Amino acid sequence: MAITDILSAKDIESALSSCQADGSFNYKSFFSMIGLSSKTPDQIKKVFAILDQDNNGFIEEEELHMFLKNFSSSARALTPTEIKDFMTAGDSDGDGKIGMEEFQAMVKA
Ligand SMILES: [Ca+2]
Ligand SMILES: [Ca+2]
Repeated sequence: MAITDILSAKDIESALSSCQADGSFNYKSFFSMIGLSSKTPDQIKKVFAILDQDNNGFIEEEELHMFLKNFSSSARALTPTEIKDFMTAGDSDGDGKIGMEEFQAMVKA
């Protein structure tokens, strides 16, 4: 499954170009720009599965570090601050990782 089976390549391109500078990543505007917020729970689940690279059911800090690379291999890595903000926003039960339900809630927020 490629991410472009679910999301439009054009939307991904504009979302990536909006956060090229270190520190400019904002998960809310990114999810909105790639059109994820308007997808069905099942489609969001498929995107989650791509982001969860080791398939353990959670998105961890290392996976957030490489988050943008799931959308384009030439995209930059997220900075430690961006990772921390992303994790804090998504990890509502405080276990240090983002589960499927937390991700769904984040996307729909
Ligand atoms: Ca994982
Ligand atoms: Ca969590």
